[in-house]
Amino acid sequence: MIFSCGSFQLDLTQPRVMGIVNVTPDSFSDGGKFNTTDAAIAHALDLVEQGADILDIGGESTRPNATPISLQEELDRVIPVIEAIAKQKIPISIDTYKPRVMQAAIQAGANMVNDVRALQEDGALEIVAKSNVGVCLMHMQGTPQTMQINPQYIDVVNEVSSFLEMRMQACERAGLTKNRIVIDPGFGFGKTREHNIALIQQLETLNQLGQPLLVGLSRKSVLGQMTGENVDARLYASIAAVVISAMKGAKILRVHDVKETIEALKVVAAIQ
Ligand code: 9MG
Repeated sequence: MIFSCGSFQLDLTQPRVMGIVNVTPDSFSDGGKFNTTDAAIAHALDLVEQGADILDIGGESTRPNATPISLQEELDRVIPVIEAIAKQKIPISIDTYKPRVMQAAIQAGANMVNDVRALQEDGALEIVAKSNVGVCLMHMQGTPQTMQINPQYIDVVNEVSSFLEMRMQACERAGLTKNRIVIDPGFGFGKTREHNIALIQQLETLNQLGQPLLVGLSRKSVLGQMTGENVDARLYASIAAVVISAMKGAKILRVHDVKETIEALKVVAAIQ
């Protein structure tokens, strides 16, 4: 299974690790430690050293209730970071739903678009389709401002699966080939603890859609609900989530803790 993103052909026979670089002062997981350009670049290079296969650069927080930022603010945060790390030998992903950020990021050297809105904003699909970058289509119910108020589904797995299938078809109609698409159930994005658990338990159902699955559970509140630990103390829970996801077929794990995740995945690989 090859994921084609820009000039990279990523072999997904074994799961790959996407390291998170939040260029956001209000980042939910790093407490704003990496909110300047230089610190974000240093963090990105550190994740490369640790063995990350992809770097995901994001300028706007998508945590529940996060305040949206302007287009210019987002560009100012992410573009200098992408320009500085574009020469690394791994794909750079831009975490954005804004078409103009996608365009500028691709010009600056991004190889992949990670869109929590699955390219539903006007113009997003066209920008990605006419480039050669890869895309992650994620499911979200509502918006970051509203998504955790009262998420409701009749059958969460079915509904997430149908949505992702619909967006995959839209991508294909726009000219994106299947080898450029990965899909993601969007853990924590308009989902209760029970919805998240159902999705993890039935990850195989989403795998049947035939596209590589990306899973992002790193340090998320659903893990805090299970363990009672706050965001800074969710490493062990995050590793457990990575191991379960990989064993259920996830091909890209989006994580904060790259080195630890790689170690855990080596155990999965040896046993499988
Ligand atoms: C930006 N972002 C935050 N959480 C995420 C997740 O679970 N998946 C993807 N694709 N992006 C995420």
